[in-house]
Amino acid sequence: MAERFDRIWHNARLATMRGDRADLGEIEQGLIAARDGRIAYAGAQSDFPVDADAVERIDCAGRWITPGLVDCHTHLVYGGNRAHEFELRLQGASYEEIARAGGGIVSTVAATRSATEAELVAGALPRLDALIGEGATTVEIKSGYGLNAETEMRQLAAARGLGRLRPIAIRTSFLGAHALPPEADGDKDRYIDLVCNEMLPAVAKAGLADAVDGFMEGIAFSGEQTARVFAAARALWLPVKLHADQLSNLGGAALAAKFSALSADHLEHTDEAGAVAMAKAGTTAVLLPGAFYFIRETQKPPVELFRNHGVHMALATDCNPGSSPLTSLLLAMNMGATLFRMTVAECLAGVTREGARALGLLAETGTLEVGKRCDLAIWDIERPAELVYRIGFNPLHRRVWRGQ
Ligand code: DI6
Ligand code: FE
Repeated sequence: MAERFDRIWHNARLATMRGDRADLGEIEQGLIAARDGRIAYAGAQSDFPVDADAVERIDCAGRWITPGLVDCHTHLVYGGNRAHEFELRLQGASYEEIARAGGGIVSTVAATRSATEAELVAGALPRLDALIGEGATTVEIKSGYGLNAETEMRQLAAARGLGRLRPIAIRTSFLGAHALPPEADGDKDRYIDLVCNEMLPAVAKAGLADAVDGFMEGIAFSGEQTARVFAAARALWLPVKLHADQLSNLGGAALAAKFSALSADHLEHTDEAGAVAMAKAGTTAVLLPGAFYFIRETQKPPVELFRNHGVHMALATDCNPGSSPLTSLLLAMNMGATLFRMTVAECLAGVTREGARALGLLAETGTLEVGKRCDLAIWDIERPAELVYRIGFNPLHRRVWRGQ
């Protein structure tokens, strides 16, 4: 009897993203078949059984299919915006100066605390839709603008809620250790106690977080404080990740590796010891060129070191109101290439396979392989490099999430 499928996309060119970083795993005359929301076939059309049965057949007319895109680092849910600070920065103030003067993250905290869950969802939805409009099928969203249990949980609940309003997979990260709230009176250690002993257990008990993140930096938390958060996360069986070495080298990459973090993110100031530690631990480097560009950082992440030591590199938007108001993975890829000198294959892998790896979801999505979720992006392009090369142009033809 002929094999049955729900849907077949034929006459397509595939960038399967299987294999290593130098290779898109291209298939010129390709076909994808889905069953029950998963990829049941992804390969050469000529090897596909001619008598296969399908409820629907879609002729892709030679278009390219990539895995659905993965944005593995966003702060998509927040109140207000920071356009005014942007104007101050245009007049000469630096990102760090504004943060130290009580603006920055803390001003978004005030706006987030005064927003209801419905307002947070309504504010985030257009940003999420912008990502979806470019083929995103998986998006990570962090808390970190509440800085008290109630608001952090509201932010995470809003993030989970977005996943019920749109056909997309949402992964949440608890980022209580993002900044010091004003009521902490400068006492970082006492605030970290609160994060570890009250906020994190409450978030975990409510099932609101898939991972725990931190911000290790002079303007945020020390290595010792970060390690305490990570130990508390581990005790609750939650994986960790870290904003590391963004503005200075405090050894964040190495600390993340020591805790077998899923990812260490930013990494502009990471040194070779950090890269080696990440390679050994299998910690993915998440590069965020939007933040690099927007705060006019000049120190680039050590892409060459990551390459040489075999550290996997993901790319993400870091969508947030202060340092990266970016809602485009296509632009993030262009910046990864133009600013960080990543190759086309590295950029595409960064927003697919490596983004999935950074979220611990590589078994589920990120490549076109049998058994994974049928998450696809179908593009009106002649060659994959166009996805990286163009600026501000969206050639998405269709997005497929779980076979639909
Ligand atoms: N690093 C960043 O780039 C963002 N958070 C972080 O830890 C900035 C967040 C903000 O400025 O609102
Ligand atoms: Fe971030």
